[in-house]
Amino acid sequence: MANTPPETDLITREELQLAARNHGMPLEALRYPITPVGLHYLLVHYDIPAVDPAAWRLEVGGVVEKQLVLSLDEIKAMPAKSLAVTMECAGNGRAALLPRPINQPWILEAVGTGDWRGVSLRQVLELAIPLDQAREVVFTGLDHGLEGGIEQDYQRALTMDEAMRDEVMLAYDLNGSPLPPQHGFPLRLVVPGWYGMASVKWLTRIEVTREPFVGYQHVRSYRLRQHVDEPGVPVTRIVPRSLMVPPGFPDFMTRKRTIKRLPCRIEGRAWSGWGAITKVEVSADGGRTWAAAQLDTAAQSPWAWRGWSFEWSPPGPGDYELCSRATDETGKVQPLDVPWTTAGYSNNAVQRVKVNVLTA
Ligand SMILES: Nc1nc2c(c(=O)[nH]1)N[C@H]1C(S)=C(S)[C@@H](COP(=O)(O)O)O[C@H]1N2
Ligand SMILES: [Mo]
Repeated sequence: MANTPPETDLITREELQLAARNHGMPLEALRYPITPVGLHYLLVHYDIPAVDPAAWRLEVGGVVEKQLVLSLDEIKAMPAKSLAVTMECAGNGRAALLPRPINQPWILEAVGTGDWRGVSLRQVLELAIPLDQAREVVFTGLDHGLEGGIEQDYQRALTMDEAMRDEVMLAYDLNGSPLPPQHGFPLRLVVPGWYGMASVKWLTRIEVTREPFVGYQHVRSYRLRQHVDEPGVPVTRIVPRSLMVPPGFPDFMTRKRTIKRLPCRIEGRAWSGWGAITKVEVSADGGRTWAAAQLDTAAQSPWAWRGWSFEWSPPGPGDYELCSRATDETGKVQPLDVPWTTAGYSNNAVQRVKVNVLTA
């Protein structure tokens, strides 16, 4: 971001404006395998566009044999599939960085799991028949704004190989109902395993191209950089993370937790866009020592978070710092700390929850 990082903890008015529009998932909603729609996190770069579903069309063009113009009814008449997908904003955890990058100030709540229904993207691309030179697929949303001084439609691209993966879908339903306006009505892309920015909402055009996409959301934004002048590394898949259902009860202002009854069952969910979760560990001493949690038998889909639980018997009353960390099948483990980056993407440092245990 162009803004200078703040030297203090104080949230700026601009961050507050963003935080009031783009809400997180209250972490107690980690209880539900599928996040109720109103509790799913929300991230809208510009404004939610107004869409008349009768007039709306999806255009498919570029280096294809057949240009397509599809109505919502035509898309809904195609063979459909449903898939539970955990989506997380790449900026989740950003507010923990110091200095804090000025952007949507997520703490840890920018996550949710939707039961998405729609058609496979591959099926639509195969109708259009991409030509041999086809290299990437660019997705354009109906929303429009200024970002980094550049006026733009929200756009992201996928390589042809990523776009043709089985699980990538064009979704029109969320949890059994049409997409609500804020989640991309009438049609959005869902790219399982990738951070949320790839899943373009309010889809209006799909363009098959022969050149790599160099739009703002690829080249300026969504890159890991230590310095603003570096080209940086593109942000792609979700690195592993585990979060706890907040144990005990909170203090209204500080959110500090109190636990009155023992033993205490700590539970949560873990996910990774790189592969299945194979291990979750819990620490009650701020990450010095770890013990294995019990993993639930199965996730709802290979692309959805996996539940876990841990029976905790603290040695006595007092203050503790609970942590959990996830490992996936590729061996990626959550770190205690991540290197600072200019925009604070993919900060998957372990969660720390301070609790006061009252019972002896
Ligand atoms: N058209 C469009 N698509 C978009 C966005 C947007 O602002 N405009 N935000 C992206 C980002 S950054 C995220 S994290 C996800 C959030 O999806 P959700 O609001 O349905 O949770 O949508 C992505 N798709
Ligand atoms: Mo995001």
